[in-house]
Amino acid sequence: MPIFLRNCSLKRSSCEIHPHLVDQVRYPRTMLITWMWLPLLGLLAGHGEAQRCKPEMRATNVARGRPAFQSSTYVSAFNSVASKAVDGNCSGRWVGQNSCTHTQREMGPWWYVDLGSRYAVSSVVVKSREDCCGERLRGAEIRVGNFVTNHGKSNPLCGTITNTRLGAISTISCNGKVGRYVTVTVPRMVSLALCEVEVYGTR
Ligand SMILES: [Ca+2]
Repeated sequence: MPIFLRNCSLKRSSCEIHPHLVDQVRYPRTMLITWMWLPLLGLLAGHGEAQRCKPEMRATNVARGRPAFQSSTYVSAFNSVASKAVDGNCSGRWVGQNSCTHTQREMGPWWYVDLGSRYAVSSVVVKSREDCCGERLRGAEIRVGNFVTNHGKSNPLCGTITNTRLGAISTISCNGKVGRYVTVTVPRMVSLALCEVEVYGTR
């Protein structure tokens, strides 16, 4: 059986491939053709798999476990404090999983992590919510710098998040910008939720 079809719980389209393959088993003459197409089916099924934060090039995520702060914390049963974005858990489901941050809806919400010392940051990886509200991260700014004045909003800009798909993993290149603080902020009236923020760089 095609092992790449196991993770089909997130999107029905991935699961729907199974009955088709079962039919092919009943008709051996067409099995060879089916197996020739399996790599393509695997790619299609991949879109339905649970996404994970991926360390790039075996680098160390220097943000994990570091002190983190945010503009406010949305009152809920899920304890959505700033540290949830650096807890090493990339689950994208805010509801019930207790591993995403969440501010109140406010003007220019911000979140930042203190790396403890200066790093030349190569990239920042942001995991979005899988269960709701991908649009809220549209235009979120990723900034790196040495100052917490204005919560890092005045530090140099690496880039902005453009992928608003649910559960998106956005990799923002910082091209070696040096800084101790990495800030995520959305310059409009909105709430900010982050399920994980990974920072890669060298000291
Ligand atoms: Ca998390």
